[in-house]
Amino acid sequence: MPLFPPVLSRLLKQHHGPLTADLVLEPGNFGLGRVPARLKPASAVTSICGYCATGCQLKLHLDEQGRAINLSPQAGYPVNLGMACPKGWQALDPLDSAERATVPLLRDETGKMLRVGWAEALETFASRFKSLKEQHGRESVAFLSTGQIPFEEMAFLGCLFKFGMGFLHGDANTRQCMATAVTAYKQSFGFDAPPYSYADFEESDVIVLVGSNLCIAHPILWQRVMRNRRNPQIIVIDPRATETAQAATRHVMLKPKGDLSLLYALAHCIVRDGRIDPASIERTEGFEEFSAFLADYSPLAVTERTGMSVEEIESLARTVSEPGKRVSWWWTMGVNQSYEGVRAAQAMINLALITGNIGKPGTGANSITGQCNAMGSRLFSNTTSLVGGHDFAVPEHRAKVAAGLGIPEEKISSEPSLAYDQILAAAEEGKIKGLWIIATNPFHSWVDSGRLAALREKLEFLVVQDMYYTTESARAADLVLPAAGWGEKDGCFINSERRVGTLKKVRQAPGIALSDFRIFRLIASVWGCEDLFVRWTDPEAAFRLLRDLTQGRPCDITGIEGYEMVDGLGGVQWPYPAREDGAPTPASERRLFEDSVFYTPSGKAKLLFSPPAPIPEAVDREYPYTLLTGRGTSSQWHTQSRTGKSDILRKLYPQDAYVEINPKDAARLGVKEHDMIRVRSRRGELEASVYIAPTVKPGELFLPMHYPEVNRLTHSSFDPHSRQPNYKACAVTLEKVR
Ligand SMILES: Nc1nc2c(c(=O)[nH]1)N[C@H]1C(S)=C(S)[C@@H](COP(=O)(O)OP(=O)(O)OC[C@H]3O[C@@H](n4cnc5c(=O)[nH]c(N)nc54)[C@H](O)[C@@H]3O)O[C@H]1N2
Ligand SMILES: Nc1nc2c(c(=O)[nH]1)N[C@H]1C(S)=C(S)[C@@H](COP(=O)(O)OP(=O)(O)OC[C@H]3O[C@@H](n4cnc5c(=O)[nH]c(N)nc54)[C@H](O)[C@@H]3O)O[C@H]1N2
Ligand code: SF4
Ligand SMILES: [Mo]
Repeated sequence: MPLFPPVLSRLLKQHHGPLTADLVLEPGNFGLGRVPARLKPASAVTSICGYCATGCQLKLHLDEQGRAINLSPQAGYPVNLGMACPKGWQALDPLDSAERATVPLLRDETGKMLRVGWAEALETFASRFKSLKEQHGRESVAFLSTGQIPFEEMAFLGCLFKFGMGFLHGDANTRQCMATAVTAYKQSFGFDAPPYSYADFEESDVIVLVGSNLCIAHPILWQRVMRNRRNPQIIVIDPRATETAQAATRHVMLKPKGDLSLLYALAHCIVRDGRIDPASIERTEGFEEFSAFLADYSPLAVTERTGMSVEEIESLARTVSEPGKRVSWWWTMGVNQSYEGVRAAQAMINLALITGNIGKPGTGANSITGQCNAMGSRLFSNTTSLVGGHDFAVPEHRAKVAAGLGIPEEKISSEPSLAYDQILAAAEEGKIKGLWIIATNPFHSWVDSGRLAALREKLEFLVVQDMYYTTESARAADLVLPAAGWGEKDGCFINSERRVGTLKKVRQAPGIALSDFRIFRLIASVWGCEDLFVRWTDPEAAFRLLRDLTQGRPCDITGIEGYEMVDGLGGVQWPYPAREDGAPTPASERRLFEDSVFYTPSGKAKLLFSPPAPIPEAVDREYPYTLLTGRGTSSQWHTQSRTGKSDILRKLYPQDAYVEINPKDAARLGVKEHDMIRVRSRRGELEASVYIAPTVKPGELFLPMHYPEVNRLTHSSFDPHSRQPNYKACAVTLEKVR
């Protein structure tokens, strides 16, 4: 069987010149194999880090062949100012791993994974998914993707799957991460628009971090906090005494999921005492109803739910409403990953709005995102929103996108996709029979992950497209498509402060692995829908298509010419609309809503609220501990597929799972440091070594998410508005092992 079927060879010739024998023998090279001319004379290129959404720029040092041999953080970049965390410094390490997927792997009837060429892999992909579609319709196959590939690739996937292959359901692992912030902003501001710039960390008088462990999860953003010369109060609201809480000026150790009650009580005090900003409230809708609602949330009324005293709450309310002080609210997964995360995020948005802390330096209700391109996926993945910051339900948006992409309008369905959990539930019911997983590892990272292992049996065909063949998800697949990773391809990411930045190809992908972009292009061809994607020749061509789609939307970036301009400007924050010739270049750091005009039809922000609900799985006599989960160290990344491959990073974190437990609980159970203990929930169990520390309260435990068994314990419950999983609180019990 030839490596490429004739149709693919034709396609490759068309866009990359003739296929030489070399290229066929070593197709990792094909098309993109030649070292791009622009890399040759340079000794370094820049690239945005491929881990977290901080979006640090790295300078990659190249040898004569244009291959990166080392890196250093970029001094002049407005995000990281010459700094990087351990993951950034070691970003090249994971590329060389022996566990890289270098050829497609296909499971045979006996269950063995066989190495196959691209032709067989892609023909199998197309024939299996086509036959499911013919037999069971367009709702029988779904994709689950990522916040960690360039948005040109995300958009290609979303458009290919929905408009080209004609399926309906696709969601991204960003659902696990910031669907809550997306929904909160959309409902309150009329568009998913984190309003801040990182400079706001440096310009704030009161920095409130809610469920956010910056020191570990966004170490360079913590460095930005440290550059603040205004002697700020730094308040951390977190049930754990995290590294960040220990470094803060005040730690509010509230009960898990006490946030919503606490935030309402703060608003209660502020409204009661008239510490509000009438001009700012003028720019909102719903203040009267909100004030009436707050009557029930006096500090006294919420002491039980928050575990805080009346005095603590009153004092905090005064601090966050000090007249003349710039107050900024920042939240991450302690808020988003909750069964009532949207309302908790909106409770912070409400506080910022009623105290006038929005649209000014050092203020804002600011969601910090997680993955390097979470923000790109929010605008371009074509999952929840129609590509380019549009809405599937709005006919004008569908017409605009169809015209912009050059595809027939009827290819764009007005129906929404199922959300992640609904896709998996449909698979459990046997309605979804085929699944395509791209650049995410849900067999480890999804909540209550045992359910995934169980539903695997129900799936007729599972495709996993990853850099490694050894991830928990890849091991479960019928077909593994080997993908190039960060450093092996071009494209753009968007960071938490809405800054577009570029990444560069500085290494060859191993074996015959291909960039995701290339894989999507080949799939369009074998599927027979390549006509719809003729303009998607390379990442920068796709960038231009997507850029033009944003015209007139809040995320308008039509002023960006191309990658070179992005690099020249030190990254570009959206919006960046096209300007008249000679008009001044906008400032490099910009915040939104300086004019107090929001994206709602009335231009006013909405104050949204609803009563707190009980924790879905509260502790009881049988399962008396609340389990918290989250990031362990700055050297570990999620399911460890990448950070676990770096010899240096591996020395910087514990190799095996450990559970943080309060000294009182340890004494009661008779366990010592390093003893093994069994942590059991209603769904699963794991063994972990004991780490005794007062960082958690008695009755609470913390397990880092990086160990594969952790999500066997967590509880499938979801925010009703965002459908984000409630990863951070479930009931468990402990048993001493030895
Ligand atoms: N080193 C490293 N950095 C990362 C990542 C990584 O894997 N490793 N992942 C990236 C990604 S994708 C993300 S999303 C971010 C996550 O960044 P963070 O959200 O900062 O990290 P987490 O540890 O998941 O959660 C933050 C805190 O929420 C607290 N928390 C739990 N329950 C509650 C609650 O009910 N209320 C409040 N107020 N707090 C609560 C936890 O105790 C924890 O300290 O990090 C990004 N950066
Ligand atoms: N208990 C608990 N669980 C959690 C969380 C928690 O706090 N607690 N946090 C949740 C959050 S916020 C997140 S973001 C998720 C993260 O969950 P995942 O996204 O599942 O975790 P990763 O390990 O980052 O998986 C990314 C995968 O993509 C692959 N990959 C990397 N680059 C590329 C590429 O360019 N192309 C392709 N094709 N593959 C690539 C990697 O090898 C890896 O297998 O975990 C969630 N799970
Ligand atoms: S802080 Fe985030 S973006 Fe910066 S180097 Fe570390 S992982 Fe990369
Ligand atoms: Mo995340």
